[in-house]
Amino acid sequence: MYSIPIPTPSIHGETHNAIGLTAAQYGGAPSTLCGGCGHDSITAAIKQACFELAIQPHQLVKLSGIGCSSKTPAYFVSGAHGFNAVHGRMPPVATGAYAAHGGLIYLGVSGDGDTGSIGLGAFMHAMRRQIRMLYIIENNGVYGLTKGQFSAMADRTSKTKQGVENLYMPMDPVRLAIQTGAGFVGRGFSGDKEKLVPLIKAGLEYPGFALLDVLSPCVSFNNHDNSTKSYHHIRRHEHPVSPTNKREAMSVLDDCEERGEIAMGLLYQDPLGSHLHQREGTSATPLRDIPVASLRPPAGWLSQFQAGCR
Ligand SMILES: Cc1ncc(C[n+]2csc(CCOP(=O)(O)OP(=O)(O)O)c2C)c(N)n1
Ligand code: SF4
Ligand SMILES: [Mg+2]
Repeated sequence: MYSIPIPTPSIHGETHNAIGLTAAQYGGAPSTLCGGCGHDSITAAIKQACFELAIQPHQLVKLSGIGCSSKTPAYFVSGAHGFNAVHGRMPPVATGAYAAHGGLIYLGVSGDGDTGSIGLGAFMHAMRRQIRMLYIIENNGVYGLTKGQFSAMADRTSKTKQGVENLYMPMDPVRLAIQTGAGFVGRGFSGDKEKLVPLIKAGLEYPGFALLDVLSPCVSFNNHDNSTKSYHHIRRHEHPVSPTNKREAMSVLDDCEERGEIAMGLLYQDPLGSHLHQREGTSATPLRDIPVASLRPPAGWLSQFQAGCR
């Protein structure tokens, strides 16, 4: 059961959105993350985006896996539907929910570990199948929740606080997304809310799979001088881009990488977009509203079908 928030009259002069809700009505439980964690800034940006888009809380479905990042859906839009899946398995849960009800707004929040390690296969298939959702990776380069081990998205030259270098090539989620079929691909920074809110709003409205890789420093384990995912490093190396097509997006990513810069902004957008329900031509009626009688074949159908197979 969800509760439909009742628009409250303005008593302190707060701003109301198009459906009469205040920004506070897009809030959630108090955060339990470390003070200064980038993930909390992304939560603030999500709240603002949902408020500005005047999303009915009961139209939103929040999904996540395991990690500090995956805890964050508890901190915004408490009137939304929510599912906190096991580690790396948010995409299949999103796929199932979306298959059953294509008319809701799906927002997945995951981490670089949850997505790039245990959940990589599931992530790739959600993009390939064009689930209509906004998938946000809160990317800090480490497993924050388990105390800062490098994730598969940690940069090759990045070092731990103790000076140990990452030996492995990074997996770049925006490249994977562009190659695998995501129609909307962008990169943002938790420290730049002004640019992040419009990206989140566009991703929530996109009629297909939208991926946002949001760099989000872990202040406890990966915000030191030798980290490439620190506030300092990101601020000094971000490079705003706006490529026009897939080929250009990939070449812009290559150029930035060669110069040690981080391509930031909307990296690729298929203007039309497409999603699973469109491709499969499925019913616009959510599964729960289709009468059982119309789902069940009439009596005798099975024997007729079997006879036709002999
Ligand atoms: C099956 C399973 N394996 C391992 C873990 C341990 N574990 C918890 S969170 C996590 C990684 C989280 O990293 P990330 O997704 O980047 O989230 P962050 O905490 O950095 O936001 C791991 C390995 C687990 N909970 N379940
Ligand atoms: S450990 Fe890192 S990612 Fe987790 S809450 Fe603290 S700062 Fe954020
Ligand atoms: Mg992480």
